[in-house]
Amino acid sequence: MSSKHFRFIRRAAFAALGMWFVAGCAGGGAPAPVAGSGARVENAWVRPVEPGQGTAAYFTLLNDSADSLVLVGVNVPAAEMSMMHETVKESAGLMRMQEVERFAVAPHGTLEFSPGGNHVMAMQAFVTLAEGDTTGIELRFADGRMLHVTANVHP
Ligand SMILES: [Cu+2]
Repeated sequence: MSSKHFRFIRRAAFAALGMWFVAGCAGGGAPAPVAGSGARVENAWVRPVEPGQGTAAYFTLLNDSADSLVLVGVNVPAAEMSMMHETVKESAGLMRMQEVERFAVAPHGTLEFSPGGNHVMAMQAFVTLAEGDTTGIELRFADGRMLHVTANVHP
């Protein structure tokens, strides 16, 4: 699914969920579980950013269930567009990043988004995110479930 499509869904979700979304993302860093999903996020953080600039988001996704979990999108609502990237090493030894449509997390497995590896690129921030702030991150799974978490802003 394209990022544009995802943005459309995001806006529709905002309209439908309204205050629920605001409440769900106001947890101050506490994980926000999805009912019955077994999906959990720890250590979500976003690099500081100024309006119009790009930033990156990182987290650890844990699959506490006996089923595999397929992550198909991550959105940072404080920015215009987000995409999942992986970092790959080319034959010349250079590092390059490329977009990833989906990540599968094995039963009871873990998926890391961390500097130098998988990351979420968030382009064109709408607001300033300064160290000490928090901001929301939305994870979307192949079965349509969403997980809303709160990320801390720090360098
Ligand atoms: Cu990237």
